[in-house]
This record gives sequence, structure tokens and C-alpha cells, in this order.
Amino acid sequence: METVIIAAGSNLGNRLDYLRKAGSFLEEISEDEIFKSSIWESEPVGAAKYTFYNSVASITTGLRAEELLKELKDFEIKCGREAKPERWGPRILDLDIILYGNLVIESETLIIPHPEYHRRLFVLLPLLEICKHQKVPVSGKTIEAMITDAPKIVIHKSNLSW
Ligand code: PH2
Ligand code: MG
Ligand code: MG
Repeated sequence: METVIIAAGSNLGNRLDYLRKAGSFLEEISEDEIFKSSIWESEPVGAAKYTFYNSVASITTGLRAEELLKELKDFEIKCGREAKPERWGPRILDLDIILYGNLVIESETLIIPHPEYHRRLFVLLPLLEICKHQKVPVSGKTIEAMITDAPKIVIHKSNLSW
């Protein structure tokens, strides 16, 4: 069993509804209680457009990382996401593996830890809510330290629950 951090984002359609669906799905696949951050509203980063709802969850799973990735992709598609979306195009639901225990892998299909998350406040601020003191693999940095160094964006914590 591993503790896995998954980031959820949506910037298309009924964003809250999609995050709530994702929350129920993560509860179903987790072998233990899951921990969910608040929902944060954040400006699009990179070439993306439209404001996102973002959140992160910590789950427990016996699935291997590649198997978990497949489950997440299948669920995105089941919710109505296109199978081959544009890189920066709007998405009803994006579920990314951020950390998988202390695993470090770099394959054709999967890089863990997620290669960009340490620069993304829309992942780091929710992550701080659910695991404050964790030091992460590879850099050994704390989440607080990554937050200090990450590029600033417009981001607000909402009162919505998922
Ligand atoms: N996801 C991206 C690109 N840009 N910006 C925000 N604010 N939130 C996201 O989830 C996001 C993004 C690619 O998946
Ligand atoms: Mg993704
Ligand atoms: Mg993503």
C-alpha cells in the first residue's frame, strides 16, 4: 500500500460537479480514508485559458503507479473528457498523480514526482492543507519551501466542498 497524492483540476463545464464526481471516485478506489483539500479557484497557468477549480487528495492504494494512471485516465474519459485532448485545451476534469509514496520514476507515460508541481501554487497550496510537514522525494524540500519559491499566481481558497 502506498499513499498517493492526486491533483484534480477543472476549467470547463460544471467544475464543482466534476470535482465532486472525482472525489467520490477517489473514495471508491482508496483502500483507506481519503483526505481532501479545499477547492481553490486559480488563474490559468501556461497557455491554458479559463479559471480553474483545483484541489488535491491523498489516497491509499495497492495499485501500481501505471495501473493507477490508467484508472484515472479511464475515469476522466468516463466523465466525458476527450481521449486525446489538446495539451493546453480546457478540460472538464484532469486527475494527475503528483506523488506516489517515495517512488521516483520517469517512463514514456509517467513521471513521478510530477515534473511541474513544485512550481504550481494551484497544487502546492491545497497540498499544504493536507500534509504540512512532509518532505518530498528528489528535492527533499518541504511544501512551505516550494510555495515560497513558486511563481506567484492569482489563487483563492473557496468555501466549496467536494
Ligand atoms: N493545469 C494545466 C495547465 N494550467 N492552471 C491552473 N490554474 N490549474 C490547472 O490545473 C492547470 C493550469 C495542465 O494540466
Ligand atoms: Mg493530466
Ligand atoms: Mg495537469
